[in-house]
Amino acid sequence: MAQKAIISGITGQDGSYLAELLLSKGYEVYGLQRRASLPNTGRIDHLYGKKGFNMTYADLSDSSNLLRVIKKIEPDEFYNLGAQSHVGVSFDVPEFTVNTNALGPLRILETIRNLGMPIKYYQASSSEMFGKVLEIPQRETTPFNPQSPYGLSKVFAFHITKIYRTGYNIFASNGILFNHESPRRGINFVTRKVTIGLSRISLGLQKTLKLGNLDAKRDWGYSKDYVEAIWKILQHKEPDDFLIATGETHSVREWVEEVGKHLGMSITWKGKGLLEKGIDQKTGKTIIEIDPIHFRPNEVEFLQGDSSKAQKILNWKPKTTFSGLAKLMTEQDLVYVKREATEGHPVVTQQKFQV
Ligand code: NAP
Ligand code: F7E
Repeated sequence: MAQKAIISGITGQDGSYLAELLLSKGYEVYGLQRRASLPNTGRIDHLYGKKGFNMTYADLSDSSNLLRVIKKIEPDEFYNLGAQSHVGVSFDVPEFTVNTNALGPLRILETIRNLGMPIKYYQASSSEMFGKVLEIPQRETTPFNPQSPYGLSKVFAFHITKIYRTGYNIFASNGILFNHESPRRGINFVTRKVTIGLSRISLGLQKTLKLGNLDAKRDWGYSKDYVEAIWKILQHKEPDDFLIATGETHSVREWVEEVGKHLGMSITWKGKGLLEKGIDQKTGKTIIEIDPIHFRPNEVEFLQGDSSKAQKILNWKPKTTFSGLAKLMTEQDLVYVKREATEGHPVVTQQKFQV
């Protein structure tokens, strides 16, 4: 009989790639979709009608519906990827963030406990838990020091997952994933904002791109590589916690320069602080400016992960380089933006994500 998996957050970046991966392995996939006033299924529209693909309405803030759905589907695996996942926005909507990201996992785990079903549970934990880092590089053993409501909500979820594992013998595992991106990344995360913005600038559709902290450093990987790790974490013989990262760190400034290179630009920097500007040497035009609206009340300045445990135990390793990631995201956004130029209206926000 086919394995059954529930995916919360299936309409998001990782959920859509994980759904494709599980379907390719012969799983029956049950996606949880929350109600939205406009369609939120652009990343998975191409999966409707595929063998084994099912969708149902559910929300991580609603325990009674989680109980009903889990009881009815009786899944073998539950991948909890649903979250308010934007760190900056978590300062604006802290209570919603904690309700979804911290109490959501508790509601699922409590349902699994009460039903007594042998369901394997995956928790989407995050490098944001390390916050202002206490060790370089960060490992599974590095203490957490979160700097945002988002980071703190994920620390709660991490620990409650461990508590239900040790206390109730539930197969519950954490994947501590560092930043991972793709052409399906939300458009208000910095990597995607830059690939879209610079693509538009290269075609003359936009003059400048306004960014926040250019000095923040991140360990950026590719979402498609990382969902392989997510699946492997639940296939391991026992529940455990694994850190997933590339081991390389780069600044936002370096990301801008790299994306620029793939668009034939040569970006150099002039000025300091709020007056700093990025200039394309080929045209002499200012294309990057700083807008403090993108600064956060607290910033995570530096992240770099050591994924040697996952590499050794799960036989997982990242396949996509920093430059390869910038290339594949930029090439795809250039296709969308070229359509904007010919069709005369925004395409990026209405795209159907199949890549
Ligand atoms: P994403 O694109 O923002 O997707 C988040 C998903 O959660 C969306 O499907 C969203 O639905 C859903 N969601 C939000 N609130 C919900 C609620 N109350 N009930 C049910 N579903 C809800 O995030 P992602 O990048 O794929 O990340 C997946 C998970 O990994 C998240 O938990 C994130 O916090 C975590 N994570 C991400 C990264 C990263 O770099 N991408 C790194 C570490 C951990 P809508 O489509 O309707 O908005
Ligand atoms: O910011 C800086 C910003 O929003 C990266 C989520 O998936 O990864 C993600 O969180 C850095 C930060 O991602 C802009 O201040 C500069 O230092 O792309 P981001 P994030 O905050 O690292 C973790 C692992 C998760 O778990 C989260 O769910 O870039 N930055 N200028 C900017 N950031 C944004 N968004 N926009 C700017 O204009």
